[in-house]
Formats: sequence, C-alpha cells, structure tokens
Amino acid sequence: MKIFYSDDHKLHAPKQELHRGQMISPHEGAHRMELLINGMKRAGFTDFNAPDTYDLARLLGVHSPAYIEFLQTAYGRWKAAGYAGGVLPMSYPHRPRRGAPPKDIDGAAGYFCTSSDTVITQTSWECMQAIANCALSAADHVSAAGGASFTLTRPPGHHAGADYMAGYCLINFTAIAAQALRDKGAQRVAILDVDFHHGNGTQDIFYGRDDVFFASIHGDPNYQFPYFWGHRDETGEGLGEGYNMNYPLPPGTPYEKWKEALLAACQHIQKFGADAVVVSLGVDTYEHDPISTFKLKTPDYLDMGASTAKLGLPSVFIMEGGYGVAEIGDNTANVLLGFTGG
Ligand code: SP5
Ligand code: ZN
Repeated sequence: MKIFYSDDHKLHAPKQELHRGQMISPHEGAHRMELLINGMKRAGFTDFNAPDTYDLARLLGVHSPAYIEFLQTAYGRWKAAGYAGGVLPMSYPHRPRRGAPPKDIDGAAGYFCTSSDTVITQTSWECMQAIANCALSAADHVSAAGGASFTLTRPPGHHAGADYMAGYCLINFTAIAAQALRDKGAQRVAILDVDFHHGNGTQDIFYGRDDVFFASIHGDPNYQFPYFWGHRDETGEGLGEGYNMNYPLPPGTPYEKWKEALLAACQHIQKFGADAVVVSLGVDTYEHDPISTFKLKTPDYLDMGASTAKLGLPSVFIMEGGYGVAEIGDNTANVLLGFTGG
C-alpha cells in the first residue's frame, strides 16, 4: 500500500462553516489530518510519500478551464471587491445554468458553486494543486506497478463537479485519479464511493461515459446532503446509460445492511469488467460521525477493506469525508488493513 501525503493540505483551512443556521468552526479542517495520521500510525502505516509534481493540464481532463481560472482568481477578486472572510457565495442560478458566469465575483462564486458549506481561502488553490499531485501520484503508481495506493489527504473532492464546488470540495481528486488510470492505459475504470454522502460531483463528471463506471452507497438524499442527487433511478445517460449505480440507504443503517449494497456494487463492477478501481474512501459512515446517520463500527471497516480486495483489481484509495472523532484514523487504517489482509 503506497501512501501519498502532502503538508500543503494546511493551505486550505476555512475559518467558518455555515451549518444549521449558524457560523461554526468547520467540520472539515486541518485538525482532521492529525486524527487520520495518528490512527494510521497506530495501525503501523508510517511511510508517507511526497507526491510528484504534475502539469495543470492533468486537471483539465475532469475540470473546465473556466472553473480552474475561477479557483485561481476568486479570492483576489473577493478581496478586491472589499468582502470579508473567504469566498462564500449567496446567490445561485437555476440549473442547468444559462449564459456565461457574471462579471461580479459574488455572482461568479454562485455560478461555480452549489452549496454554502464550501469556502475558498487565499491559499486554497495552492492546496488543490498539492492534493491533485497526490491523487495523480497514487494513480500513476498503480498504473506502473499494480497493487494499491492511498492518498492520506484532505479536503475531500467527490462533491466537486467539472465546474462547481460543493460539500467542502473544490477539486474532484477521485475523478482525477480515475481519468489518470484511463490516460495510462486502463480501458475500463470503476469508482466505488463509500463516503456517507452521495458522490454527486463524480457521478456528474462521468454520467455520459461508458469507460468509467460509478457506484455510490450513501444516505438517502431525501434526508441527507447533497439532497438533489443520489437516487436509485440515476443510471447514466447517452453512452453512459447503465454505467451509474446508486445505493441510497435509510438513516440508522447498520453494517450488515450496508454490506449488502457493497456486495451488489462489487458484483456490478465485476460485470463491467473493470481493469482498475478507485475507492472514494469516506469514513463518515461511522456510528459517531457528527454529521451523518449510519451505524458502522470500527471493526466493520476491516471487513469493508477485505470485501473490496475480493475484486482483485489494482486499487487507488482517495480519502474523502469522516469528521469529529479520533476514530476516523482507526477506521481509515482498518479499511487499508482489511484490504491488504493485515
Ligand atoms: C465530503 C463530505 O463528506 N462532504 C459533506 C458535506 C456536508 N455539508 C453539508 C452538511 C449538511 C448537514 N445537514 C445534516 C442534516 C441532516 N438532517
Ligand atoms: Zn461525506
């Protein structure tokens, strides 16, 4: 299990999150990385490799040039307009959007965003480049050597679409890894999203494609963020019809029920004939996660990893969500331990 890590995760650290009508200290912040690293070390994972440096062009396989330019310039435009804090939009277009992004930064921010839990700071873009480098390094490592890799990274990415941020995510690192595997020769790539929340950004990016299969197991969007995507009848469109599978589950779901969805998703991945798999690894399915409602326990993550290993595929694990409690480190490490049979 080759692990990639960058200290530059600290460059994205919003000070506030709009949560249930209040500004609070963010659930998603640098403090998570301490918890993750501690758990990884307790489990015996200590070899954290710095990523290689990649060209910006590698991001343009999944994100639009206009969105990348927005991320690069948004904070400066926000400050030039005299606004406080980080970039946090207030007005949103109906979707699908009409026309070009507004010239005004507040309008442009809404154009490129779908939820107000997501903030751009002065150094967010530098962070995104570093974490994208981790995802690309993890994918290229598996393309070259087979086996498995893991990005010990934050923030998460699976809510970010080709040209929008959402759900603490600015860049979709899972999509970048999947596209990198394709670029380096894998004909068919599967994405297995086990984060508590539906991976709407990843789904959206690959919705019309038949070379990347997407499966997500998550809280029923009738009750859970991202609310408007993740239903069972979202199965892909055009060429991509049949290459998207959602497994929404009710509040309170325990591991035995969750695992039935995992086995069904794995069966589809096998039928698809994937050459490689990218796992969007969120551990906010944990029973004590502060923003989620599933009931998974720490040992369940060993079984999750072992079940994923049964696919027998080269595997790239990309860190997604998991909040609030020290066990996020143990739970993450357990998935990797279960996968490697350790
Ligand atoms: C990557 C990831 O885990 N992103 C999560 C972003 C969640 N942001 C919005 C949270 C809204 C929480 N509302 C809970 C209400 C349940 N009824
Ligand atoms: Zn999540």
